[in-house]
Amino acid sequence: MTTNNATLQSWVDEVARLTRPDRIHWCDGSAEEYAELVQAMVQSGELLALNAETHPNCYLHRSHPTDVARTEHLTFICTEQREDAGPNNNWIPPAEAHAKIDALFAGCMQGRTLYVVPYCMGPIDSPLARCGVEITDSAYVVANMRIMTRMGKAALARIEREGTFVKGLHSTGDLNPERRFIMHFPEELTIKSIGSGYGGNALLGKKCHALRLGSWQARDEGWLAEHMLIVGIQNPRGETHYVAAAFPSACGKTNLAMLIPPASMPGWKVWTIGDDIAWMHLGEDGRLWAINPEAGAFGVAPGTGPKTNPTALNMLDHDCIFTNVALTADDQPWWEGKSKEVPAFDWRGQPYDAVSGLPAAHPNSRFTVSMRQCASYSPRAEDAQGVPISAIIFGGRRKELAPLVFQARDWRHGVLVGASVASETTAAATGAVGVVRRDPMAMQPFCGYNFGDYWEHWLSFAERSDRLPKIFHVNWFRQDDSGRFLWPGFGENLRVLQWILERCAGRAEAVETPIGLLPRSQDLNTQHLDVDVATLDALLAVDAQRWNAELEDIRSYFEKFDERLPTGLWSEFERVQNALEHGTQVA
Ligand code: GTP
Ligand code: SPV
Ligand code: MN
Repeated sequence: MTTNNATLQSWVDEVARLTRPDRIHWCDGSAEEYAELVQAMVQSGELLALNAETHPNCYLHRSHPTDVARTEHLTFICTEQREDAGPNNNWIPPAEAHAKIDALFAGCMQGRTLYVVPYCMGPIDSPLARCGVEITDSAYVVANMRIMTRMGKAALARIEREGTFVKGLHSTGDLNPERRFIMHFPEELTIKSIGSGYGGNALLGKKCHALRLGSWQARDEGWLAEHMLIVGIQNPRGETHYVAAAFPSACGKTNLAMLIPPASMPGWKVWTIGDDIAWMHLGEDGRLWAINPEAGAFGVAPGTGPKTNPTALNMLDHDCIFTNVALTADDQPWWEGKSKEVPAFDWRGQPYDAVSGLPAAHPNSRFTVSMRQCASYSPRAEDAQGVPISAIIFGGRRKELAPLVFQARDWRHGVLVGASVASETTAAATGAVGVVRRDPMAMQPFCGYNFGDYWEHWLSFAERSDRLPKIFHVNWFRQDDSGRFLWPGFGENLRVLQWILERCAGRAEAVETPIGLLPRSQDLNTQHLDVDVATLDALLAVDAQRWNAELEDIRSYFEKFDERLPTGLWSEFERVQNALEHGTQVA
């Protein structure tokens, strides 16, 4: 298999001259090809076959111990003008970036196979989908890309028809973090990544293409590429409304996308469309329509258990790749929160020492699985036009301050709410965990251009439609002094979604506060909910003094964007600040 697309062919030739692979393999995406790749990786020890009885076609990959998460400090946006990348991104001029990274690519595939991986982000026949080609020397990356995207023949055919595609060059290099870079050239629709084989660093269709380059293209073309799950909520009357929610990495997107309604909410059903990324376009009807550009989930393993997320657990017992989980004595995958069992081996393959107090699975251990294995996967996930979005939800992991839920007054206020999101850092990226940092729209690691311009783009939708989704903010992660979660979360989050959708339908009550519209405890469905009134009141309280301090932090953060910060965002900010000062509502 090769191609009749001259641009693609000459790029592959050029990369081969630079990287000097022993072999070139054009991926067709077939089941046979996948089986052969997996077989070769089992032989080389890159994959470990798991218990074939309990987990047929499941494999464990142990990544290099210094390569277990995205590395944000090694991720760059390389635009001609530094201001276009903005203070939210690391930046090197494109010429310098190419020179630096090409020197590392020189000869790096000697003794290896160069795989050409054509892929499509989004349903293959969707006008909203976009194609790319990843060149990689990692069979593990190829196998993951086959699960995560529409990969192979059909994607190549579309590329040959359309002529355009994103170029992504990847090599695991020598895995030395000193020689690891993830570079984006949005003006050239090009990605170059070397030195990591992990997740978002290496599966270039995901964060690099669908978010960093995607957000750049979306701004140019008038749409939105967001770090959002998409879920359909069917109420007991049989009506389904779709919601998109942006939470930072490891803050609950996969779980909300696959939520199981609590027993006390009969008649409700949840339909999963996507668990990480949404591409949203204004439809002719003025509504915002969303597709999930991905075809699989690269989900956080720890915390996935029979009580928290049985839907996810049930899709993980066949045809799955696990990365950095622990192992039981009979070769089943294991992680904290899965069962009471004590595993035999930790994520590095060492005998597990339970008294060490260390987790057995890496906190950022993951599963890769096709969405088709998800019992709640919606047939509408394949719709070429996507699904209409009724509500957009922003959220973060905040043990203090942010209430369980509040609603923005209107779209512009909602953009401020999104731009003001802060969240405690997690194991999804290397670095300290549990530190509150600003993560606007959950896009801090993923926005491919200046946040000031990004917020301007968001605000511009207010002039383009009067049928935009309502905007909300949630926080499932409030804690008491002893570190216990105040809100049960998971399935019970549906109670909050119920209030949100009833607000959209004009049926639920709310009180106006300086930060937005909140339910009183009696406005939430608390039937059979195991949370006492005092806790609920704490979850729904707005502490004006603390919010004043938060606003000061937001102000100094916004000031970094200087004249690129839209005046429209400043005026929203001042409205909230005035309301807080005078103890009035935000309106
Ligand atoms: P990425 O794939 O990194 O983008 O993460 P994500 O946003 O999809 O997060 P995910 O749903 O995988 O959840 C991350 C962690 O948070 C897991 O350990 C979950 O068990 C936990 N979690 C998810 N939802 C809730 C919740 O409602 N309450 C609490 N306490 N924990 C939650
Ligand atoms: C995230 O970190 O937001 C992820 C995992 O979804 S990764 O693919 O590594 O980016
Ligand atoms: Mn994510």
